[in-house]
Amino acid sequence: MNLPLWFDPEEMLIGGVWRKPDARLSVECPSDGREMAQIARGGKPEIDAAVEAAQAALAGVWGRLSAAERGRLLLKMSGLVLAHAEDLAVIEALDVGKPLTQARADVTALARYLEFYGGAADKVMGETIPYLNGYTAYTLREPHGVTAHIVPWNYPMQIIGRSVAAALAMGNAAVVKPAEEASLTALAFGRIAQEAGMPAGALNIVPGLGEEAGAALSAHPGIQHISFTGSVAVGQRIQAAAAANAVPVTLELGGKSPQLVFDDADLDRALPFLVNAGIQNAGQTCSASSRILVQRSRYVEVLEKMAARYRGLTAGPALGDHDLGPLISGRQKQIVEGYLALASDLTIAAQGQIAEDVPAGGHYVAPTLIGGGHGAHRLAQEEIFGPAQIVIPFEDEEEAVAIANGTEYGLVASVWSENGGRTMRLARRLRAGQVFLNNYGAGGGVELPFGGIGKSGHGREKGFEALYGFSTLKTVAAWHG
Ligand code: TXE
Repeated sequence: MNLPLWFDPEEMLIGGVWRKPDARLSVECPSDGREMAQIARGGKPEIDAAVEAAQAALAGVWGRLSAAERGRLLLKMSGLVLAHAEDLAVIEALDVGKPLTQARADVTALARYLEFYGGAADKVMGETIPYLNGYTAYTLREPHGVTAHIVPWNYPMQIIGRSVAAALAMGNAAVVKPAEEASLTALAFGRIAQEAGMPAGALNIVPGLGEEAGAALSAHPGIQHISFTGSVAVGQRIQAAAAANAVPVTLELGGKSPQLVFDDADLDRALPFLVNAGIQNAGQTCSASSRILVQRSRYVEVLEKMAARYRGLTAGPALGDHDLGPLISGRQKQIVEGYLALASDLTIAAQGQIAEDVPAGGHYVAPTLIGGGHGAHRLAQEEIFGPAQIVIPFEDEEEAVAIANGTEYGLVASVWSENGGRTMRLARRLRAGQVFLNNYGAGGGVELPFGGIGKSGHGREKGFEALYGFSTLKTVAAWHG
């Protein structure tokens, strides 16, 4: 396999300098199980150095740039991402195990995040406040300072793009800890930032293990904000670490997102969304739709039509022409297979194929559609994070809402119905950070604020909301008589 790397993957970016590590981690290619690269195993000393470098950047060149200058740097990065587009897509596809077409879409999204926040950097404003006579009062939006970004392996480019671009646009200095399973495009992002002329220390990238580099970063007293995307269990530890330093935290922790299909739904339009939202990135998506709730009168029809699509799906190596790739690791495959074993009291409505010639060491799971489900089943309650969806019948709006809202999560939901009043009503009643009506945006574009409630986390990424999250509000009241 030829990784189109134009940089040394073993190095870490600290204070504008690419440093060789003392220890290394092996990176496995999920498509064939072979080692595809080695990356740095950063730890506390490297995290300490990165936080110091970020502090120095804030006190130096980076801290003195105007908002427009920061924006221009991000716009330049956006152009460079597009200039490196195919290499980035191939690296991401191989590292994560996702089909090249999906990795290309991730590159486009990364460029767009940089474009959006580059353009927004100098458009974040405070307000003037009518106050006592003889006073002028106003607010200023200022950066937190050093922001920590702990990133998972499922969408490295997209997640780094959306959180780091917003943080830098606001004038923070960032320290990124990518996931040990997939760090390569994070390192490419660092190279692109340097190519664009990013001042030293404004962006630092330290790969390493969660319990080493990740824990050191989240507990560091020198950071002023943590942005984390990953599992609920680690998110809770991050929040506890943030509490110890009393710093704000944004948590994006996955979900059990439902799509509600009513008897008057336009099924031709809905079907591709229903299925794609479950199998995109082999289901390893925080906003995957793993529950399909269908009004009983059309339950059999929807199940059969989804099953027909499932039978045509194939999982295979990332660079092959397949609908989905392997899972990220043997561990993730084990978790997903454990969940699929729970379907023994339900019906496997259909399964896709695993391509015939897949390498033995790859972590492939056939996409699986499960019918006969009910809202309380573990498969309808817990995040599977694999290519599997459960279809659940409901009688009426009341029951649909009860099932949809009946998990600990609340990230995304969608409603399929031609009844406008019903869709608007349900948009209000569904417990989710994002609701899509007659579409499923799976996180949506950069313009749409994204994040969860309940165990899906808190805080919002994307849109202007992210800029507010990456800034602190200062109130100034001046007496002038
Ligand atoms: O996530 P972790 P894992 C869910 C999904 C999946 C499960 C486990 O259900 O099956 O989580 O995946 C860093 N202090 N999601 O184990 O461990 C780690 O190095 C600080 C949902 O891969 O949460 C990585 O950079 N950091 C999800 C990041 O946390 C720590 C995406 C995420 O890894 C740490 C991924 C620690 N103690 C998994 N331990 C989504 N919301 O999209 C680990 N990390």
